[in-house]
Amino acid sequence: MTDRNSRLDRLEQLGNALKERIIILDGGMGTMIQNLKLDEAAFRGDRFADYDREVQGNNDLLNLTQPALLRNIHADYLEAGADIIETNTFNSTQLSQADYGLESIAKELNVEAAKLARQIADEFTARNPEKPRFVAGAVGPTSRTASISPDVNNPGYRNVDFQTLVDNYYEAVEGLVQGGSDLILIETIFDTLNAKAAIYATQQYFIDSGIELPIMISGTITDASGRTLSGQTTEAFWNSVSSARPVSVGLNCALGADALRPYVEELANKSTTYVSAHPNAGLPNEFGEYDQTPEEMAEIIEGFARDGFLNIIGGCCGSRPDHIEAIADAVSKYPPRKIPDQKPALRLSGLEPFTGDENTLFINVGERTNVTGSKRFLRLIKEEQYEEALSVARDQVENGAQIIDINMDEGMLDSKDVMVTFLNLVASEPDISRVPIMIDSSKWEVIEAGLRCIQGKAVVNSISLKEGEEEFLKRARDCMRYGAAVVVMAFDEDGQADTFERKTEICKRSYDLLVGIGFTAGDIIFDPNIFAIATGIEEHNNYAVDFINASRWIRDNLPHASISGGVSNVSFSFRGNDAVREAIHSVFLYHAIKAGMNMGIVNPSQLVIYDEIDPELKELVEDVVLNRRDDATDRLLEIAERYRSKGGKTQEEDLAWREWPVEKRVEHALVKGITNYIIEDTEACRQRAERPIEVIEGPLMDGMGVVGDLFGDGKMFLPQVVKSARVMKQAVAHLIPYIEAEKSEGQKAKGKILMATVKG
Ligand code: THG
Repeated sequence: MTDRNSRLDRLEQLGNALKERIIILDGGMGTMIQNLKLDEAAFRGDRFADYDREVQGNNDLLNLTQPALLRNIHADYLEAGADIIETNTFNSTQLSQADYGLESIAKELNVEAAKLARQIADEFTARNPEKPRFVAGAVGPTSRTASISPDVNNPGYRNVDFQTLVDNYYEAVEGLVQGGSDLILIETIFDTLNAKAAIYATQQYFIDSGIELPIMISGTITDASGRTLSGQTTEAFWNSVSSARPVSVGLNCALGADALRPYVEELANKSTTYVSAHPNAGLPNEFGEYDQTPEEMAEIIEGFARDGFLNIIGGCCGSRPDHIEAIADAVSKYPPRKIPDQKPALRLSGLEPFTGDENTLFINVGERTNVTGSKRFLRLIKEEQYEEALSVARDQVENGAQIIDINMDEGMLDSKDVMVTFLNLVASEPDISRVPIMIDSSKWEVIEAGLRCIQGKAVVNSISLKEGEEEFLKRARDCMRYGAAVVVMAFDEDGQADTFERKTEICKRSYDLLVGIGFTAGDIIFDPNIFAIATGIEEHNNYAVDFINASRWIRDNLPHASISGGVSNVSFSFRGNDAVREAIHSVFLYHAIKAGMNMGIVNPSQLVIYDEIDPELKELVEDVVLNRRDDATDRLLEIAERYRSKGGKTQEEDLAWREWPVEKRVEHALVKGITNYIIEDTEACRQRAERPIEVIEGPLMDGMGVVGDLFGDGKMFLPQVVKSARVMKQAVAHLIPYIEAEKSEGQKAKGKILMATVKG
């Protein structure tokens, strides 16, 4: 039954069914197994009777040792009305099996689980061909998380890397497909970077095997913040995985249907593929048991169907065949969700979504985190002053950058290594990583290493036809697989385009090639090259005009693509004279944006307002930018010195909170995760307190109480709380010596401290 033809037939049937009705997925497997209360011997079966480690609780091992029990569970779900059953493979990866020393059987677990599910699904289909049944090969998240450090003191550290995850998932998917799965279900995603590795591995296996199955993607929201564990909102998550073109995207586990509802609704509104949900049967009680009844769960889910959110529905932890039966019955009256039309746009994400569409006038990309574009940033990176380097990124975001460009291309640096280090640190800073990242490098290996660190939907800066079509398309395909948009430079085999004709010709050729391989037009950003003007070389005088005209042509002829450029390049000949440079940028942007440019790499804190430029300066700058007179450069040079002293726009960190009472400062530092002043403030508290312990019991615990309340209310999410924990740890570390000293003075401390930190 698993030959190619019948698999293709089934996929066609599934496609048809999805158009006609809400498809039923099965319910919880783990909790069903738990209910069987199997003992160690049952888990071992004959094959592992003499195995030297405990295996009780390794549910996936039952695929080998108790297939008859699993068969019964699958059969009960099919009986209850499930169209799709999931393989019992949530932990069938080497990483997860390592907990039991059973890495060597990971592949076998997947093959056998899929065979088992295939067999029983086919039996049910044979009995009633009108209701074909399908097998989803389930891929769990593994026991590691790629975006979060397990060590609070070392935020750049990771205990798993992208390639290890890819290797794990590849083996699992290979087993699932070989065993006869119809779909691959990547589920319970708490970290989108893990999911990206799973998608990457799955697509690689499809390429290698020539078998391509639909992919279902299902994330999980673990707390009241409505975000994934690694901090992404629902829409940001969808943007990150959308280029995998999954047959469905959804949410499962963690929360019950009630609490999951707003997020399923968000996906239903935002995603352009089918939407799935398989929530838990409510929240567990204090014994870890689920007591939501089938009727209660079905009633909530009926609301989902009534409001048009659903294409695929099932259950997760705590749901049983009677839940699935009640749900199937409740949703049967309603038509499936219609996939909404969506206007093409540039859709990116950091922890939060970013959309650039026809209503977006201009997208600021922060330029300062660039070792070739900033002497200060270069020095900070060279000296490994990463805290300060991160503050450069943070300042960009605070000053209005909607994306940050990161460039580590400098001869003295190991660019790849430094890129990875910096991106991992950025990932631990929610106030930076809320925006999408643009990875800027002329070395593909640096870009690729960067893409392997980013859970959001990033922008690759850049690819071009410089090394020919084949290389161009290979890199474009890689961007799609990693889920990234792309900057395409107007550059081809003959070099960089510097005239209107060359710019437009190369952009058109690039566009057609990209669209030809299925690249989303909205994910293409053209950069028709901004070169320096007013250099004294006559050939350079028309560079800005050519860029502006090329922008207009691209806007009119290459639908949905964005147009960007490195704005500060245009004023290189006025280096050191920020006032004149800022005026040039402003005038340049004023005209380029009117022509269709909608994005630029800029210093967002230095953008002056066009109307506020001194009229005399503006006139002369306009002559230069628009190439209106032969003597434009000379005339601008003549007055430039007068403006130099006026300086550029300055920026100041908002330090108003430093004036607050010390308890409030401590609270602020804890909530915002600011470590800069915490020792100083803790010390101030200590000097005022009678005993050092009072600082912990007082202001520090009060501050953590606020953090706890905000987290409980969903107003903070885990990566932010991890930062608070870091601040707390530093404060406590400062107090410990004083507490120790007090003890040795013989004053016995009263009571005990119970301290909780966030780990992993
Ligand atoms: N297109 C694309 N990517 C790009 C560029 C482009 N990336 C790099 C660059 N060009 C855009 N970024 C910058 C960053 C800084 C400056 C110019 C462009 C700059 N820096 C000052 C200088 O060199 O005088 C700062 C000096 C300092 O602070 O040390 O001008 O065109 N796709």
